[in-house]
Amino acid sequence: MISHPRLKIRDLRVRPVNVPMRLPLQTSGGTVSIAPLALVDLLTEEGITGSTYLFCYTPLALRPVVQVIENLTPFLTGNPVVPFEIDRKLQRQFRLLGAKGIVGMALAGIDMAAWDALAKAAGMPLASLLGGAPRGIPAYNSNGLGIIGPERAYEEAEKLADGFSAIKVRLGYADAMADVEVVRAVRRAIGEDVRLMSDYNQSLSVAEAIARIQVLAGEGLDWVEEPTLADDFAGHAQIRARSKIPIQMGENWWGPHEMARCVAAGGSDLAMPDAMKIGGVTGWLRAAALAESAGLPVSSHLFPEVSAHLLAVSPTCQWLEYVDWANPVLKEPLRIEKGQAVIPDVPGTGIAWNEKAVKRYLSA
Ligand code: SMN
Ligand code: MG
Repeated sequence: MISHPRLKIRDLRVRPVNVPMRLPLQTSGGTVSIAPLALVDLLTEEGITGSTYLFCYTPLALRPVVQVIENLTPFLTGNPVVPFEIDRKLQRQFRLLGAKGIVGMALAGIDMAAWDALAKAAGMPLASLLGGAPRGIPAYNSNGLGIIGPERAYEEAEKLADGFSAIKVRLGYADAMADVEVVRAVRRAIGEDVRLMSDYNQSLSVAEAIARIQVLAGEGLDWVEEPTLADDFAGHAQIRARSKIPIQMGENWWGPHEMARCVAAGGSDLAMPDAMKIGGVTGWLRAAALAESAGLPVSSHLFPEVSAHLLAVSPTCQWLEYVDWANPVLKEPLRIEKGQAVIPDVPGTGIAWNEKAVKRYLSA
């Protein structure tokens, strides 16, 4: 009989780091200039360690995320590394509180680290463990291009399009014409052959969104992301009904159930789950199935290292969102070649820490 290694959780180690960003990002929903990351390591009795990071958006949330994972450690040590069982156990544990927000982030960190450990134990890239194989995933460059005005947007866009076939511009300027001006500046910088996505980061009312998207209709945008509040599925459905540009939602879906409700409401033409908010690898697999049954192309939000593996096994795979925010603390940052993310052909996700950098950015 062939036996496979049954991993058991020995310990969870979580380290908070504040990593400076090369290009600070001012969105119409707030500014991010350092990446507050919780680095999660799931240690097993067999000596294999699964690793991932969580992007905490603001340093204010970094310690609480670390704390929740640390609090869960005694609850999980000795448990087998079986992500679906861990998910069941933790969902049950947090039934009354709810598993969104900081709790959801902690659970996703444990899930992603567990899957990484499983793939390492199997000696396979995560994409292969999930039934796929490493392949190139089309990536758009999402670094920078915040709310910086047409002149700076032109300069940034020129650099960002280098080596990519698509980039994303943040919108939500004072009025529709200011948005158009920036889109045109970016288009001049990147030419006709580079695709352009856009993102309002929830900044408009439904009425304002309908009006602005009408003005933007002829500007060659591939999608408009979150024109209004992310939990307003009905509002997004109204906007979508009047929009000639595809509406993109997903980065704020807390778990596949929320995605299902958004899809049922007709809120989005496309789907871009966030590997953390959707519930880690386990949550993503369910989201990818939902997207396929609804016929929605799937792109990723942040977390390019793990998302590349996940998109490789998503039937309606569209774009990987490339950000380089974790690069300084990674031993081998994700590579982009000819506009495609290269899934590393190594066991696990390929996430390993540059310990010297981790020490440098460790939050006091
Ligand atoms: C975004 C997400 C997280 C932080 C800043 C900006 C943006 C995106 O909504 O989709 O990249
Ligand atoms: Mg967005």
